[in-house]
Amino acid sequence: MTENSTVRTVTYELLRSLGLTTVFGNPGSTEETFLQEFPADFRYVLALQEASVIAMADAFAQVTGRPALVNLHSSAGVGNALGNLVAAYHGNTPLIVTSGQQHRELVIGEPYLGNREATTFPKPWVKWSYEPARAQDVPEAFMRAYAMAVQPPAGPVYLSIPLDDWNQPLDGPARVRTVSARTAPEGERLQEFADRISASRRPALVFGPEVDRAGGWDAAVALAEKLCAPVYGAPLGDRVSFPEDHPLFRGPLGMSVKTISDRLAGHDLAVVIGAEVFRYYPYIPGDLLPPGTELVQITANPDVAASARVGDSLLGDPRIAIQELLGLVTEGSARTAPEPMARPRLLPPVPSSPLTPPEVYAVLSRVRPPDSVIVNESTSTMAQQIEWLPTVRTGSFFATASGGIGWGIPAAVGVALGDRDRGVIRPVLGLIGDGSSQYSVQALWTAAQHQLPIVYVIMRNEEYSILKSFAVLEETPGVPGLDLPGLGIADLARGFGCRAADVATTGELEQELKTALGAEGPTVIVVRTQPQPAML
Ligand SMILES: Cc1ncc(C[n+]2csc(CCOP(=O)(O)OP(=O)(O)O)c2C)c(N)n1
Ligand SMILES: [Mg+2]
Repeated sequence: MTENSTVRTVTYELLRSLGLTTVFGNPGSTEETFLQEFPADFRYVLALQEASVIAMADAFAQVTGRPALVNLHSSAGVGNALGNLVAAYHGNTPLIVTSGQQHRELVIGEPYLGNREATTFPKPWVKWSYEPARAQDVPEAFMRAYAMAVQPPAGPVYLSIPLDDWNQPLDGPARVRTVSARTAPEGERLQEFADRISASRRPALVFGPEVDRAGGWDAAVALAEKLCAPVYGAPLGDRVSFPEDHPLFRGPLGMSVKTISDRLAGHDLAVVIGAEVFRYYPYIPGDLLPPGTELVQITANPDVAASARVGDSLLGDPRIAIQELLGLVTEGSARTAPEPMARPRLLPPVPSSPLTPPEVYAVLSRVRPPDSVIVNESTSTMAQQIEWLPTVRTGSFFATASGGIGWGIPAAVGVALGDRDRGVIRPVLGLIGDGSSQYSVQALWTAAQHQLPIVYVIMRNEEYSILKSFAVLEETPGVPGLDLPGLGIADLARGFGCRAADVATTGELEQELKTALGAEGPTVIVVRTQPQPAML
């Protein structure tokens, strides 16, 4: 045995081989045995609360296209992390989430900061959850965690590691393995789907987040153009997979059974690739599909295929599937090209005070650099965002995959860190509601510490606006807790080390945006806005 070779040194060597040298974390006494003598070639990204840790790691993994490593504190840290773990799960983000367990000798007596039923706690939001039976199994558990995290459907996995395991002697090296991150669709079934698509008079294409994640943006464009078919954005996408300014883009599909069914009326075939069927949100009853419309779905995720309530599914990597479909479908030049999405872009005749969200987005559409990336968590203004700020490049739109808010502020940090890692320089715009800005607000500190090029635009309408729209839809008057007076967000941002400004007019907004885009570190611009009735 090599002298001083321990579970810890063998595991770090394995992590190095797997390229997992960045640890997103928030430490505690049960993690310090892992973190001791932290190697110089590793980097620890500290976030001040675990919801922020997870969302940063999530976006970092998405942007770098590689799994990310997370270290949390026992049950308390995992508890704080859970909400954003749900987003990572739905977003198919490969995360290896670890936390410390109390000393093996203490666990039987329920010690302070122990992790009871550690492996049950993060379920069902991890693909695999494990506490090694022996200290010597820790490196192999990491290898298995890595394999589970990256194999389709990718997603978060969890390891609980007793604190006394790390210093146990262990001979290395760990066995390093490789596994598949994609699976090809079954040929015969894909041919059947291709034949149905070719035979369709008026197919509708719906591209979901899996397409962009799989690197299928260009293939999606090529398929739409070959078919001359309209493209709709999958409901509540956490990524955008098709250029929203393309003449074949018809806008978002809708978010309820009824709106989606209405939107698909007249199409004899809906071709849903890389999305759930469907990610429904408001309950507005209707037919799952309009009469005369059939549906085919392609997804890499068996759960997503099985939970579709209508249509026929095919499993396989969306990019591979689209590329193969391209060779199998017949050209649709005989089809009439659809009307492009309407973008009325109406502004009030005189500037409003407070500003309306379209006035804010009009300024952003003028000032934002074309290569900027958007992280969106402004819940009541999603429709206006697509109208004014279409996503036109791959990997340049991110939102929570779960619907849980408190993802966007830290996710912008993860995007910027990921960009820096892969040598990409582009500004990150975080469009965030005032309510949403408060759940993981401490991520601003990490943004400031790393001097990240993020411009947060916080829309301060002093309420949970979308919930007021829901109260109308659900006919539930008198709901308490929907107003947010007296939030000093710019002061908070300064307290975390960010530049910050309160703005009231489009002129001030434009000025502050330009300054922020030229600044070294993050800026938080707080715009007073009017509530926007959401399109539900
Ligand atoms: C973790 C979490 N808690 C609560 C909610 C419920 N919720 C959905 S939207 C919303 C309000 C968002 O308000 P804000 O960010 O100000 O956006 P606005 O609707 O005003 O545009 C809340 C509380 C949620 N989705 N996630
Ligand atoms: Mg609000």
